[in-house]
Amino acid sequence: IRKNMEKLYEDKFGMFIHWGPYAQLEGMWNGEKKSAEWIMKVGQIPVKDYEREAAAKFKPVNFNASEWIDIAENAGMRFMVLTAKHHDGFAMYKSQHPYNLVEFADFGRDIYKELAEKCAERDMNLGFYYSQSQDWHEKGGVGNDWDFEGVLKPQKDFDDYFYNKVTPQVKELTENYGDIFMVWFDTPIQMDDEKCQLMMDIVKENQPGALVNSRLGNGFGHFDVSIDNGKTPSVSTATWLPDLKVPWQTHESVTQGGWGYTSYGGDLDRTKDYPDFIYSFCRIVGNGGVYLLNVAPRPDGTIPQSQANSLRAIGEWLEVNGEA
Ligand code: FUL
Repeated sequence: IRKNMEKLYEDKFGMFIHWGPYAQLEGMWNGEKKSAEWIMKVGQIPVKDYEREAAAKFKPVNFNASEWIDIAENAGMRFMVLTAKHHDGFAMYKSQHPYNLVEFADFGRDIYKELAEKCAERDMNLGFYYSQSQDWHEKGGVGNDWDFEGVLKPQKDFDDYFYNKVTPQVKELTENYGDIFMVWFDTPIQMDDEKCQLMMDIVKENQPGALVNSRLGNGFGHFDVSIDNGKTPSVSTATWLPDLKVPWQTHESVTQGGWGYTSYGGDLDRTKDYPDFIYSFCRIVGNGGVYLLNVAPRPDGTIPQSQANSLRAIGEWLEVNGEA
């Protein structure tokens, strides 16, 4: 873990990838613009409808791990973090839980395995994002009773969901895909110390080098992340490895209005382009942080050219100015 923490501190720049069945809907429901990766909730789409219209139809036939890695490398990024399961509850890898890309969508390919194998070959570090609390697909997942006007109710079946879905899935992800550099948990709700510790223990046992972010909850994790799109650290770091420089991290998306692909903002957000991302990079890295820049692949698995171009421009700038 020390080696990886030092590496993170040196590498400073990674690719975040928000990709799942929500991309299939391209931000639209019933002819209306809704949201990107939050479309199931914002559009109040019933589970069965989301399963039928998004999950079952999601077949990213043009996914090519090497192309993604090329885009990351061209940008000067040194690691990649893919949404293995976002709040919609859909696993983007071959899980024992049937709601996954390989089986449910009858796609047959384990794209996370393909990515893991190519990353290993090309010396690109790989991590995964995992929504441990919110799961809009399961009865006990946080968010199901969430009336979107703002009241979040505790889930009484949360333990059942947590021990029977989250725990085995985090085991699978840390057991079956080779070296994992980073585990990026998100939106900790109803996470008590026992559950956080269990996650830390599983990750540590299977991936002694993996770095866990602070969105696991309750002060657990190895490094802090800021609020979404934050440019300065929200909390002080270095409680876990006090003798090391421990970076904090900020994440931001090249797309507009969310993190996943939409037909209207899923191309590059035209209000921001590479000069803004270079500015973010300088500001974050200059403050001892790590920059995780998000791309949003299309439903077919390709990263839109406009996003790739913006990333390439950052890489070109870094090549000239990166050592400064
Ligand atoms: C948030 C999530 O709710 C968003 O959908 C996204 O994943 C972002 C990075 O974290 O809190």
